[in-house]
Amino acid sequence: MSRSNSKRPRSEESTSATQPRPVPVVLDHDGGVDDLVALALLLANPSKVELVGVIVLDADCYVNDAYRVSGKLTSTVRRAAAAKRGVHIKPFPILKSTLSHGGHPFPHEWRVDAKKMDDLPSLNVPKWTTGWEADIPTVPNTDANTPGEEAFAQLFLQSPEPISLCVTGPLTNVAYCLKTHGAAFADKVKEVVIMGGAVDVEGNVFLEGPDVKEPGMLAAEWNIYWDAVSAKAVIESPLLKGKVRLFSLDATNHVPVTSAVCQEFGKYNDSLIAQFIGSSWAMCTHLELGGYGKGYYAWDVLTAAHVVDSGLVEFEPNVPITVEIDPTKRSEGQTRRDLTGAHGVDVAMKIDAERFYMMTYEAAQFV
Ligand code: AGV
Ligand code: CA
Repeated sequence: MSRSNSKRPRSEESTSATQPRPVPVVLDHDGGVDDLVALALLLANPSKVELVGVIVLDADCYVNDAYRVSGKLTSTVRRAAAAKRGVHIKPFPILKSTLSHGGHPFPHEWRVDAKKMDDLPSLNVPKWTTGWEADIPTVPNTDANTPGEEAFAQLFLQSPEPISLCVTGPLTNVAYCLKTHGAAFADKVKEVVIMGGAVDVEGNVFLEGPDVKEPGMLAAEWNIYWDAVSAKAVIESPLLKGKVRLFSLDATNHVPVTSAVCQEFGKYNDSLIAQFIGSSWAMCTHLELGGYGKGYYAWDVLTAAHVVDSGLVEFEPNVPITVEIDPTKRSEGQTRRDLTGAHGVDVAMKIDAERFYMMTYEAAQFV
């Protein structure tokens, strides 16, 4: 750049110098109600977060439904943000993983939630959603035959800068990337923020039914229980040393989705995102009647909120964690403190719950 250029008054540049650039983020989710609310939260904060890709895993959802909801929600928020606020959100790839590890499948009643969400009126306003699939770009150097998980890896490999990775489902896709691309992938991960595990609290996998010999709560949290081998490969990976932040039940237990939390969205009912989040949460509040571990929490939304606002949470740093993968043990999928561990992960422990709920109400008013 020439000297005369640098002397020129730079009104635009000086404004942008005071505001940090949005952080590039990829969301790897599995289509639960809160996964999709987490996507809404990220989309509603374009000044803080630049979504560069989303991948959907067939785990706590049926993948085609969750893909449709992700696509419709993205088109709705993008188009409405442009029309109502003049805010331009760059289009980004939305991928479907072909991977699936059904050792302990999520219950069918939970997996159908994304199908219900696909029918929400707030996601079916013609001017915001018609043609939503055509809005979705592909990852450069991939084609229709590239499996979603490989295109997901390519998002990182082709990125000029490290990306924050937010994972709100099982760790199957991330384990694939580490196994297939190793350090080339890990070097492009700025941090990996994971919803999963239960360190100092009980798990949330509840065994019941006529075929269960020993009913009751297990030590595992569901995302880890579904694919413990992948969870171990990621959480204990030397390649990701110092980059893993875990949002286990220790943190997420502080953000229940109650009727009071849900009804608050009625104040902003003129807004599409408020209608989307409020109606989605309304499908879950009956679970608070079930007692510990049975209720619904903003698990994944809290995890995504950290990417938007890193001041929300205090971490216990460098906690050595081991993941139990022995399928013959009742503790399968447990994330235990392991004092012999080589290195640890940061575990979210102290949450500003009020500030978190406020963030969701602010996001609700975006469009
Ligand atoms: O264990 C929490 C994880 C989160 O990623 N999921 C739901 C969130 O998306 C599994 C889960 C636990 N209890 C559930 C779950 C419930 N009652 N309904 C649906 N999913
Ligand atoms: Ca999830």
